[in-house]
Amino acid sequence: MKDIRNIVILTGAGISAESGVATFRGPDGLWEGHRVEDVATPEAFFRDPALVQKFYDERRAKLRTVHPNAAHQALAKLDAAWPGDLLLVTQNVDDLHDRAGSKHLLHMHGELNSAWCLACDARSPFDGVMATEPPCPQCGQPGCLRPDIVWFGEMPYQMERIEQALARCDLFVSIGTSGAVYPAAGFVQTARHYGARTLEMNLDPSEGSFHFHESRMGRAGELVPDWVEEILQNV
Ligand code: BV8
Repeated sequence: MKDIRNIVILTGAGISAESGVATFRGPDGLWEGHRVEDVATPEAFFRDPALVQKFYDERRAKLRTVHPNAAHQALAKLDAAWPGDLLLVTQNVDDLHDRAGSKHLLHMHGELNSAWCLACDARSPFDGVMATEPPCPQCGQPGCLRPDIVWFGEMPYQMERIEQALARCDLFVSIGTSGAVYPAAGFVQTARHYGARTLEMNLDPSEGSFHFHESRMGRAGELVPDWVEEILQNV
């Protein structure tokens, strides 16, 4: 394998599954009979804010009961040990990569533990309940907070930074994602276009499996620690 210096890793709900966090498209993919696509939209929020706030309040509360698994921990070890550039782009809105210790990390679809104030536009750390219309931590206005989550039809965060990293990377690794949602599902094609090697690790083949040079099928909790050991051997 040509020498690898710069790595971009994309993770999805599958990396958090073994921590007990529900995935979107698995058997537990529905929430109270709602398809996520129907709840994770600005239209749903403005049509029925109480329903959407409940959806996110419940998922935010659940974070306190789950912990990073071996895959999160292995990626944090790689983050600390890798001599070249490493960027972990997660589609997940949970805080498990953060709690495992990954530093070169960005949440392209936002975070459960962040609140976005529609009055002052500030984002603030938030781990409480939004349905009770608490005041904004910055401007103090009550009833103006929305989840700081990128919904369908909204622009993911830090796309410039992601595209620059994809253009420069020698290796693109996709872990635990179905490849169903864009622009994240297109990152593998961008990376290949710029000459990167591409590796997928997933329980089942994703919708974009054919784009990857290599696919390893299995649980992230087993595959990711093995891969991190393998890649650190060549350092
Ligand atoms: C945008 C936050 C434009 C919410 C999320 C038609 C064609 C192409 C695109 C579109 C289209 N129509 C509309 C679009 C655009 C749309 C889209 O892609 N729709 C899809 C449904 C077709 N995309 C958007 O709207 C995006 N924005 O395009 O903006 C724009 C341009 C200019 C200006 C303004 C706007 C925004 C999308 C972001 C939506 N928010 N999340 C929340 O969390 O509540 S998406 C959500 O689903 C996730 O964040 C993730 O991104 C996505 C997919 O989920 P996965 O993480 O992959 O999870 P999933 O359950 O699907 O799969 C889990 C995988 O893990 C499985 O493969 C399974 O096998 C595996 N697995 C399970 N267990 C394990 C495992 N693997 C390993 N180990 C295990 N143990």
